[in-house]
Amino acid sequence: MQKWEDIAAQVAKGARLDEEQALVLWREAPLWRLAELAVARKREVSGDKVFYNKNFHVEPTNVCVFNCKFCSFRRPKGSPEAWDMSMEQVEELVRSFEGSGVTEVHIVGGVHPEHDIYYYCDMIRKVKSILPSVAVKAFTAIELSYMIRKASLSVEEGLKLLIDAGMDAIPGGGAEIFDEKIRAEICPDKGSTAEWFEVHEAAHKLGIKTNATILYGHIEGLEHRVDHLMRLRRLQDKTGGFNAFIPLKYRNFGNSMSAIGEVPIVDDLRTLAMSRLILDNVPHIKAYWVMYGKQTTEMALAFGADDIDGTIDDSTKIYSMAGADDSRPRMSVEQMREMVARAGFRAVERDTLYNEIG
Ligand code: V47
Repeated sequence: MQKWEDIAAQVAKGARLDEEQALVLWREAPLWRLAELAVARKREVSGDKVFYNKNFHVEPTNVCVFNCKFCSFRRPKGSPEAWDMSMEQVEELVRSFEGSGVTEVHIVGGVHPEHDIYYYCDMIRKVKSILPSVAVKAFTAIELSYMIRKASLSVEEGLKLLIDAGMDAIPGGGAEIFDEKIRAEICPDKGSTAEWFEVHEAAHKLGIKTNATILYGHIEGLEHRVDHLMRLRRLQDKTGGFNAFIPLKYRNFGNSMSAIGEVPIVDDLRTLAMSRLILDNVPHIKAYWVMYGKQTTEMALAFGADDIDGTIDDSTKIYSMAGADDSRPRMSVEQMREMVARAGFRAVERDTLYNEIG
């Protein structure tokens, strides 16, 4: 077996990691060396820039046909804490962002048993009628797969309907962990790994850019994280359709896996760096500040991340319900720019497709 020092030296010269090398580096390399390698790779892609955007989320419902053990957001239908926004409520929320300069609306929620693809197409049209210049980044592959199958359409037909309605990009959620055995433990009834990939590959073929995530820090091992990243790298080699990868740390408040606890921040930093190093073909690694909290996000920029997501403006509950630092997540442009500057990089506003603004 190779030593971590030799693998690191090869990576520094631009070599691609194989699975075994990735595991050795992940387990054995010291934190400073991972930081050094990951930042060097980040600089090749985005120089001294770190991206942010002006965005908000719409979470139309927390009612979900699936019952993932890590989820703190879902409520069964009829629960006093369940919600299902009417189209008028969606409209009102979107109207509250008129004139705010937002460039992206991120729409994700539970997989509601009674809504169908035509309802979601109407929702996208409604958003676009109010904010015509925003990009709609909508629905995880799991939501998409469900609504498309329910309508008895092929994945391509379903995506085309949504694209015609105004869907511009697809977020990375629902990936969780691709290893089928671990997935069966943490989200036994959820859409499969194969379904997740089917939707992303079809979207890439239709020219739609997508993101990818991993949910780590629960019962998986490092070998499952490496396997997850390798599966993404293989599809990216084929299609080039992923814009960003977002490692999501399992947050343990208020769900049925709470007893597991949370991994230490050092693990988050190693995961960010290894994501940057393994995914040598994915341009952007996003440190999602809402999930990590602001301090870890600032540190993440020393470990290869080049994106911190956006203003959010208190529009998402997924992470506040799971125990994240901010119960009402919101960051001003000035706060984001200051954070990036403190970390030693240059803040650049981007749109959903990473075109620079201003
Ligand atoms: O798929 C749910 C995760 C995801 C927990 O594409 C949890 O730009 C940790 O994917 N602890 C949805 N994670 C969020 C998501 C996302 C967020 C921001 C930006 C983008 C993007 C995508 O949240 C789910 C799941 O993996 N999640 N519960 C939890 N307790």
